[in-house]
Amino acid sequence: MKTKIAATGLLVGGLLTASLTSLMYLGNKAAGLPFSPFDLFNWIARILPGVVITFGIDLMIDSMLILGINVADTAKLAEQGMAVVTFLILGGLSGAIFFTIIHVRQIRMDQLVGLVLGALFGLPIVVISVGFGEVEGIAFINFVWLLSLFLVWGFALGWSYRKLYQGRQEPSLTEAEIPTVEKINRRQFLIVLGGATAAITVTGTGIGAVLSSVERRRQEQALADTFAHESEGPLGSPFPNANDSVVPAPGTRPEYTPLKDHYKVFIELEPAEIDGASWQLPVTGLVDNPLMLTINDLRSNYTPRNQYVTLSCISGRIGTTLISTTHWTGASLQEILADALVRENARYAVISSGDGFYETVDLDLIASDERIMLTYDWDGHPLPVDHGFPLRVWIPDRYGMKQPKWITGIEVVDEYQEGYWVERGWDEIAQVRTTSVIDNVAVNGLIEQGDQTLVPIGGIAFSGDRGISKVEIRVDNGFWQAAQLRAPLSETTWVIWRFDWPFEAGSHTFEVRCAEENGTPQIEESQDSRPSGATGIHQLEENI
Ligand SMILES: Nc1nc2c(c(=O)[nH]1)N[C@H]1C(S)=C(S)[C@@H](COP(=O)(O)O)O[C@H]1N2
Ligand SMILES: [Mo]
Repeated sequence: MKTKIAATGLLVGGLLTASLTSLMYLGNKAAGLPFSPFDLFNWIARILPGVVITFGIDLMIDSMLILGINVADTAKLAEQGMAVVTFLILGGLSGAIFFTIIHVRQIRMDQLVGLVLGALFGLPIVVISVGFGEVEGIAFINFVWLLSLFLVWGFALGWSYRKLYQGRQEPSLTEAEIPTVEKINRRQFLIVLGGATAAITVTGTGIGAVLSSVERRRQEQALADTFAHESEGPLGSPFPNANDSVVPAPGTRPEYTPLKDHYKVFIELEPAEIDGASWQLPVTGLVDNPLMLTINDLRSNYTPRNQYVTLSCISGRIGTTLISTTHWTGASLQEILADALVRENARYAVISSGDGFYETVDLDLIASDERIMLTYDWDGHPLPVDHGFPLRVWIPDRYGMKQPKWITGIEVVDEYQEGYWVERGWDEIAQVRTTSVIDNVAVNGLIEQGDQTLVPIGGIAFSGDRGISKVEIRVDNGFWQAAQLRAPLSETTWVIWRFDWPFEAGSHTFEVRCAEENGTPQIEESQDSRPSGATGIHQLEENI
């Protein structure tokens, strides 16, 4: 009987939590109210030890690679799915536990007990969702909304328990008849409950999904309207290498990444949203002149710096897609810190972000490189929300993990403080590892040259800001042969290379390696991305 009651509690709890989730989702999409399953998952991810997080991410990415799923597109969606499933399981387990306790302790279920159960399940989650800060203004509305939903959840759970186990028995029945009738009544009740919760879940999720896709289409359209070009730079300017004679092999990734395709990485389940109108940047700590800068101050008080930049993620594997190129505009961090009158004893700038991310930049590095900038435009337009609106930092020759987006403050300090991913076991410096990738062996783009048939092969090579002097291709363990290099967009972008290989039918292995401007070869030994970025040779097998 006990296990049966627990199982019924699990079912009822799960059904009610599905409805609860869909109502939260609807509230989120319709009015920007909090979606607790994500908040809970974000919170868990933040407090779990770094090794557990990395293990989980690796496991997910490995599974996706095995299943042939596009990691860049799907990883966030998979995490969001896990968040919802975690929440449903928690709700089901709560139902099971509550039903069992009520039964074992023979508590008489009434409305009040139900509400108490709702509060027990909901309060910790509401606190995580709304945050520990003061409950006022918007936070108060969020608090009331979430708590009401959880109280209704508890009320419905208690009501279900009463219907199932404390229903009035028909007085006319004989003793022997009661159990069978109860069983039938229970089954009927569960069917009705299943139908009702399914209806709520489908309706809530459906309306939410429609609202969400309308909003997504609006954002994509906005990106497409402003960032539709492929053959010219920001605001229609020509690319600096427009006249280069090396034409990328067919199937090579675009040299200038369309913004909608720029890779995205962020710690939470959704990008941080910052209100641009009220946003200001405080520069505080060991400074004699603390600053409070609006985005207009940043735009007009400092000469804008412009740079074509390739950004890459340290967790990318050999042949990674977590790398993209666009045009960055911002204000030199050197100049801003000079205005803040940094004190003698200061050593680091700690940058914090709207999503709880943070990183530390050495003041010596800033002093040695005026290119380090607080960036407000990508591709000639304000940063897209996903990519750090209204402000992110650029540090040449460092992986993305050193470069906070959605900046909310800069504090100048004298003591080193580990950044978000450094605390979780990744490299402190995170200097870009030189790498080269074969994008395509263009079997469909054969070239006839004299009596030879050539197969164009193409890809990229990237070394942070250290330049690329040489890219070499090897087929079936033969000699390394030099590829042609296209002039890059800048000294801080990837280099597009091309190699026209004399066609031979059959199955072949193609490999690529490169060297930096000063001749330093890329590291050929295979190494995982953790902790310092992947090394090794990228290879493709092709049957042609
Ligand atoms: N605030 C904040 N900044 C962040 C991150 C983040 O999660 N939060 N991720 C970092 C990492 S790991 C990378 S690779 C880059 C990705 O930038 P993108 O999404 O614009 O490509 O942002 C960096 N800056
Ligand atoms: Mo990253």
